[in-house]
Amino acid sequence: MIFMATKIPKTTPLPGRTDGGDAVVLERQTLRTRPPQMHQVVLLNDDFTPMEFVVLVLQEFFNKDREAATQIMLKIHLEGKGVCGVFPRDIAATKVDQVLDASRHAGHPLQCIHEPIE
Ligand code: TYC
Repeated sequence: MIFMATKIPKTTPLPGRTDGGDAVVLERQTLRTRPPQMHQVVLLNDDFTPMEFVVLVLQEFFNKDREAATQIMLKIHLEGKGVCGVFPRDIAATKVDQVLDASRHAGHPLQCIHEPIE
């Protein structure tokens, strides 16, 4: 007599619903990813940094043309601060570092920060 040594393997139940048989229906999960928190980079006014240097910073690090850079610089000069651009947090932090490095190398006290927006 020949015996079949083959056993039907037991399936470990997976989390989810079974349909009564062996099939397992996993519940569909909608993955909700939030868009990255954005940060604005802000330049602060001071009494010492030359206007021309601020215009160059805005052109070099924030890709502003000369006209836009001049407008932003004047706004900062008159109102105390102004937004240079909006970026994901790590890019904003890099921009701040670049501005502060360039300013310190040139011997200017220009201040630059980044802050989350809504
Ligand atoms: N207030 C500066 C001046 O009169 C110019 C200036 C503008 C400085 C913007 C900083 O973020 C700044 N020379």
